[in-house]
Amino acid sequence: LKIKSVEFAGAIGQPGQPPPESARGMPQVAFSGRSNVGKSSLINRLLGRTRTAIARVSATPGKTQEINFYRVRADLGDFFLVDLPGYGFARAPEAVRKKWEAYISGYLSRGEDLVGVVQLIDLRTGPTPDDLRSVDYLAELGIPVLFAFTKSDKLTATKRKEEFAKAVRTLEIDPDQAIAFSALKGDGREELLDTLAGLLFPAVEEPVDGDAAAVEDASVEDVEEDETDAAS
Ligand SMILES: Nc1nc2c(ncn2[C@@H]2O[C@H](COP(=O)(O)OP(=O)(O)OP(=O)(O)O)[C@@H](O)[C@H]2O)c(=O)[nH]1
Ligand SMILES: [Mg+2]
Repeated sequence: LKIKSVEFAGAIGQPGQPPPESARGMPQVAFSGRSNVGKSSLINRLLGRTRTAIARVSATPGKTQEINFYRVRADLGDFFLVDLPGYGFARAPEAVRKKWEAYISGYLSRGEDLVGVVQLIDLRTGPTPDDLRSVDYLAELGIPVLFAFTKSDKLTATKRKEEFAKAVRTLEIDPDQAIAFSALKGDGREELLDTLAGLLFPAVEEPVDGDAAAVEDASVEDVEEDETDAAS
């Protein structure tokens, strides 16, 4: 999957508000996870926007308070990435939390054009009770779910493997459904892009042999850079 360009397409800021007009009838993938787990960072990395972030990132939990839609133009077609506000933000007042839940579930349950959800889980902690609730909810809705275990760079290689296996067991999922991801280093980016491409464009055949290398090269694009955590 080769990304050509990305643009902010609009947001849902109130329960019941519809997705932006431009997203209607277009395949969408949403990113779910607790506040601060790294949703916006993962989206930036996935889109090769680590130097000039498109999704706002913050060390303060609760940064993303709206459902943000990003239009992506790629070689296989156009699609939308949907950055959901994080749940489990302990310091948010109850009323605010209820409001968030109402419009996150409002969007997910309508989900007309939603082809899948990437559920983010912090690899260091594994799934929290809130994460498990989210996973159950997505299963209830029958939405295909993929798991990204975030901040993998914060663990040693050994710890990474251990925690990966543990999280897979707790979630009772197939290891193929999960990808360890580092927004900082870029680990997991290619794998996640490929898996998403399969979800977004199921009719498109996998390239064979020689072609595969070419596609892989092309999708690396301009993300080769050393960097620190993206600034807000
Ligand atoms: N080391 C490291 N830090 C990360 C990674 N991903 C995110 N972070 C940091 O974690 C913090 C939260 O990241 P965000 O991407 O804003 O998290 P979010 O899930 O979008 O948070 P909300 O918008 O509050 O729901 C920031 O300080 C990021 O720089 C990662 O893969 N590695
Ligand atoms: Mg965010």
